[in-house]
Amino acid sequence: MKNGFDINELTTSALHNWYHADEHALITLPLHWDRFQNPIRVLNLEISAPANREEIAGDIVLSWSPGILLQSGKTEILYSIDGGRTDYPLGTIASADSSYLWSTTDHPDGTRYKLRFNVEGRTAPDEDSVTGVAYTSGHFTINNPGNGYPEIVLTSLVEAEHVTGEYLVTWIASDADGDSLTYAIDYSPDNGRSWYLLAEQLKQPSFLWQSMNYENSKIFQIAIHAHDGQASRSDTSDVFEVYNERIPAEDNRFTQITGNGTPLIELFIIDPEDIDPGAIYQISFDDTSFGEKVFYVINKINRDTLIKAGDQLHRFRESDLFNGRRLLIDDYTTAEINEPLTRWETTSSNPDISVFLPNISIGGSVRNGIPYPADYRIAIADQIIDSTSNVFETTAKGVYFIIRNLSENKDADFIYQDQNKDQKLGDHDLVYLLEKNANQEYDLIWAFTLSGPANPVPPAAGDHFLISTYKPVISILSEKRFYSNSII
Ligand SMILES: [Ca+2]
Ligand SMILES: [Ca+2]
Ligand SMILES: [Ca+2]
Repeated sequence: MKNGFDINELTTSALHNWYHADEHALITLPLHWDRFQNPIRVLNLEISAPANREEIAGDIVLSWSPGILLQSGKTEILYSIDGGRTDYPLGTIASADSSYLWSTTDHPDGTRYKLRFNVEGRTAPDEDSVTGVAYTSGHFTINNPGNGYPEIVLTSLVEAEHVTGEYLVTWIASDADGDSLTYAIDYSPDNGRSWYLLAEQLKQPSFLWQSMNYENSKIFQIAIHAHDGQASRSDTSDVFEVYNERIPAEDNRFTQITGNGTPLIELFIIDPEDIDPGAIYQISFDDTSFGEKVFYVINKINRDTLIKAGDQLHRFRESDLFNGRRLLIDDYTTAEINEPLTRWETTSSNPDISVFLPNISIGGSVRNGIPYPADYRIAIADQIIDSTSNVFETTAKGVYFIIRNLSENKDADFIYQDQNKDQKLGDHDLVYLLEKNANQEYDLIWAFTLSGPANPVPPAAGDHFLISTYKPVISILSEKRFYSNSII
């Protein structure tokens, strides 16, 4: 039976065609399956081509036999230089032919060549096609005159991995000319941005890496280089994590000197023998001198700069080693609400406080709240003690509460959607906090609303609550540019 049914219009609206399609599939799938399983329809190719580990150069004749005479169709020949990982077309010829002259001088030296033959044709015009695929066995070498580059492939750290303690880095390397190879390894703790030497002048294709002597980093990479005396080639690992357990420095105390930033900072002892017990260190942050935020570690006693412009600020990576220690800093990218501390500071009132970044349409343009790094205290009074701002086409109104920006020690500006127009903070009222930007224009920052709970105790005079934020060490919105911590 041929693959033919009456020609049907196949559209999703023509329901009867789906019936035929179903019937067609039911009948033909077993037939197709039978064809795939039937060896008569699949060619067994016999190949005469470079054997495993054979070395070739110049012009060579590749030949093969499909075992039966093919009258039409084609044969594709593909080659791989990397042991079959990637195939590239070499040539396409009629399937009646069974040999091909390959001029290897167009190809670089290599020890991991492989060929693939895809044959497809018919023994007679009215017959089903037959197909065959065959590969040369193993790998062969092309060694044309002149030096060829070494070949190198990492066999460890190929996919994301955890490295801890002693780790054996392994690779496979070869050289078509038979040159002896030496190896060097570079490492990058920062996703390939900067590279440092890990080992060099290695003769064996492996290296026992003492990873505990290197910084913990989730974005580590290594690159391995093979050199044949004239030229070198490299392979680079995937990004992997180096993690070795650290001893927390028990005696460390952090004292905030200036600024409002709230980074998390941990101090570890890496080498107890290098620790100077009397030292006092200062960490300073700077986002004005470089294209990114950086930190410095200074020995306060002798003014030595121990870390200059460190960029390990986001917990992915430990700092460089200084005096037998490393820091792990986790700075905030933008201000975030500190949920545990955003709460009523007095016990009588209980509405839930929800703080968010608003986006509201004012005068036809949408304004988005900016995560501003400041803490605010909202205090309830029994009389009108403050007024909303008359910005964004709103009218100033007296209110029974006042909002202080605690971080900058000033009264806060705000506008207000007063649900029941009583000028008192209550259920579902919305308050939009405002701060002036560098152009002295108001920006919308955080907004908050009060709601619930089931048995509400509404705010009363004397009650106050806090909006607390986690803050980056340096705010782009404030004038404060430096933050320091001292570690004693
Ligand atoms: Ca050569
Ligand atoms: Ca070579
Ligand atoms: Ca109200």
